[in-house]
Amino acid sequence: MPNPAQQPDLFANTPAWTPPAGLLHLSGLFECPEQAELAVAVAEIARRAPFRHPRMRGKGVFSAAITNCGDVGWWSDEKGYRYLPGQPDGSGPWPAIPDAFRRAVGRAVAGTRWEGFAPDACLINFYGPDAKMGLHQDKDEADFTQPIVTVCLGDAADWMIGGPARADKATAFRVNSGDALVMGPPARMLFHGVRRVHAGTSPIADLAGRYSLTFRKAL
Ligand SMILES: O=C(O)CCC(=O)C(=O)O
Repeated sequence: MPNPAQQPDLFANTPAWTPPAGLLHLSGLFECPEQAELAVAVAEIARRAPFRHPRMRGKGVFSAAITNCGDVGWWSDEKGYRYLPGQPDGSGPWPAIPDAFRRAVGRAVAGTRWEGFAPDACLINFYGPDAKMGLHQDKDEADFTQPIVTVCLGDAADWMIGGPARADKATAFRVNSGDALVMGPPARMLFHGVRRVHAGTSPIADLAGRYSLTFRKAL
């Protein structure tokens, strides 16, 4: 068996990847107990506003299932992409954004130029082992000077960030449970997505799969 200490380090000369200006990757921001608390809060939201697979603008459904909390929630169906004041089946408003979510957002933007960011919507994605999200821009919000803050829970994933045009080259980097991403100008309108999920890597006992909590100022 080769001695690992004698193996060449294949990555030793690889320059570290630098995220584009405006995109912060806050690795390991939340410890395991906080991750578990956030996952419990997601389960409570999903009890009141179940995860659903929205229809894509073209054919088919999104492979990630979604729900929302906040004053409005993002939705997609044959009428297009938009924020709805209540659940798509007419069963009532979206649950309020829980305090644990607001504290998490506050931690993510602390010390950044988006300190004080006050989201009015949180789109929650659930990724099973085969779910992904194609490159897209978030452009259904009223004010693009406001950031989007994402909290990652459960399985790790390969996150993609591209340029201002869909055809621009995208770079993938790994996000883990407990990481946060803050995407503000000039990165706010960059194409981004999730290439794949690393199934079975969730450190949260009751979560098999991946949640992303994506906080927005939609109105
Ligand atoms: O799941 C993620 O981390 C990305 C989610 C996303 O890009 C979105 O909801 O618009």
